[in-house]
Amino acid sequence: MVLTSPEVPMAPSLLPSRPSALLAAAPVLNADQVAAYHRDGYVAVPQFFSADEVALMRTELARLVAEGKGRNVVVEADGKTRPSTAVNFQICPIHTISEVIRSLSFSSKVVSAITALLGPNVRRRLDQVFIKPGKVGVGTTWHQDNDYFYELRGKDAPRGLGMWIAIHDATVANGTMHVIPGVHEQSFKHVREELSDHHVTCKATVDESKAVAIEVPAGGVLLFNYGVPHCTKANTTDQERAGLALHFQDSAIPVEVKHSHAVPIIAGDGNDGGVSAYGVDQRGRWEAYVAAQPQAVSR
Ligand SMILES: O=C(O)CCC(=O)C(=O)O
Repeated sequence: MVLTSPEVPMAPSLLPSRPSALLAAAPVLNADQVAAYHRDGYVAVPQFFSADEVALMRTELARLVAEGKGRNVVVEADGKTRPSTAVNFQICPIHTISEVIRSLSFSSKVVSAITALLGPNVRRRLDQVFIKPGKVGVGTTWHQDNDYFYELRGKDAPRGLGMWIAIHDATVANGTMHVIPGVHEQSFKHVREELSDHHVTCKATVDESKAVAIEVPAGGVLLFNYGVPHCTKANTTDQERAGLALHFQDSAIPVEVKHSHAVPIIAGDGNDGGVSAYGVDQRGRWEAYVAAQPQAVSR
């Protein structure tokens, strides 16, 4: 992986022990963006995270890769061999191994955006990154997130959403996200994707001629509800491209099984800032990590 080699990311003593005043920040989505999300099932927000925030994400993800976390999830037709010429490198989940990325879902900016779209009560269901090396990076096949997050499978897709964060400029050439607008109320049949060790796909049942590519600059996000069919494509450029995905649900939806990792409430009823999940209040920590970066420029 080419994600730059990490520095020591932060000084723990700078971290707040309780919620900071940053929590009172103004809404980050405007009314037009919220309306577009409800109409189309998704909205792209080009300047969501600052350069300092993106730098921190890159540093932390590079550290995880350097430590050997994650794997290439592509397999050949035998279902076992990992090709070196086709790579979809995934770390999933991340919050279990990274205090930095863990805190991101609790940041005031993320909470503001997600509650504007899902309502006041929200749980973080999962976080993961997809890293596509130059030339050999392959896409993630067509799917609806509903099929993975089974609490909502076949039910009320708009009650869950993904925030896909462009870690690098995401373009058609390097295989950015593609979505099919206007069909997010439909449920498409999914089967196992044979060229992945765990993915499912609805590629046989979606009409790809209706797809649109969503180009997003680094730090921009795509917010899309669980019913939106989406995929990424091959990275045909020389440069690595990564997308960090945070997945959320309306926390009124019961968790039907015991997950192998925490699914903490980040807003509304029962929100303790992640204390019961992690033993430490996460609110304000992301902002402190960003400010504590040696290279932070936008303060
Ligand atoms: O970045 C990718 O390749 C896939 C992302 C994705 O499917 C998701 O965030 O749900």
